[in-house]
Amino acid sequence: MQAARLHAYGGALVLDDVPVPTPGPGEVVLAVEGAGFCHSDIHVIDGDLQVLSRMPMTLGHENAGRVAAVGDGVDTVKEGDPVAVFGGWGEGTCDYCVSGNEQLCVAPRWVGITGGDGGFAEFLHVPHERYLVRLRSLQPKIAAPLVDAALTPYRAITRSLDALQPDHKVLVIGVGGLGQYGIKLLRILSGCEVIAVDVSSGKLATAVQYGATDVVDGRGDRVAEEVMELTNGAGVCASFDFVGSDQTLDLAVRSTRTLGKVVQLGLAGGSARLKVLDNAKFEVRFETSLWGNIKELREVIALAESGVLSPIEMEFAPLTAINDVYRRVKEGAVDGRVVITP
Ligand code: FEH
Ligand code: ZN
Repeated sequence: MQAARLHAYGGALVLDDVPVPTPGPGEVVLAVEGAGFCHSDIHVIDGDLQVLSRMPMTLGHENAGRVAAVGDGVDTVKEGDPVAVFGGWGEGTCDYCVSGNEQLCVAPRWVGITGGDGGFAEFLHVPHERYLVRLRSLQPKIAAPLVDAALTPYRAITRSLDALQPDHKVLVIGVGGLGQYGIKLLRILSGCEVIAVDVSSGKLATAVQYGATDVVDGRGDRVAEEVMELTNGAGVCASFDFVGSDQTLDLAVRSTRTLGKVVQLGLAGGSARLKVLDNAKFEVRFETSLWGNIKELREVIALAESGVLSPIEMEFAPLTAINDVYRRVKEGAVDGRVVITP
């Protein structure tokens, strides 16, 4: 089968012919119908995040498809079933795995990253049926971005509800795939009005389309001041930084009101600095948030299946176009999410 594999950091993905996987006991093999291209894939390919357990590695951690084969003992899915695939696989025995947060495992086996080969391929081996979420009405290629672009903001938002007060605004920095689902989910789950910041006019227009009430162009030289003016000087109740650079983290901290919360989701390599009576108000909480767990994925998919969470804009591209996709995503030329359809 064809698979897009990384052979060296800084190199291009290579389309290799590799064996079709077969399922052992308790395991499942999918025919991949959708594999989202995440900004984290850029960081991995470029070597900014040297997290791969081995190379060559087939990337793709945001996957969905149809069951092609099941191993002995698998009884929750059967051949032909459409499914989305939780990708934060763990080793199964550490505190995080046994408490339902495999994505935080001490020895993570994330699909397409630190564990098995990912979904930029015709078939995907899944080590246990518990990682599969059955789709009812959603097409797999539409559901794929829910696995990361929606799941990641969903976890961060549901863990911040105590800070999200509908009589205060919330700040979203970075309106890529995750930020777009973040805006939608904030409107659904918190009712707060959303201020969106991005350096792309197109993405700011998309932010408004998805429910942002105010937008601020991140290329300006008064961004923090504009955000404060939009909150009448009070600051936002929470800031979600989907970029994670020094500048965006500083903006998030400066914009957050006393007793508010800053959440870092983006992995651009920045560091947050909180200095009271300098860039931070009083008792501001700072938290990083990473991906989501199996139960949270089931909840996000239920929101999408019910129509409450509508899909963001998607582009679909064949496996053969994956290096062009890498270039376009890196250049910021993609508005929503690109889904590879092998
Ligand atoms: C992917 C690869 C490495 C670190 C983090 C990620 C996230 O995109 C997973 O949601
Ligand atoms: Zn991702």
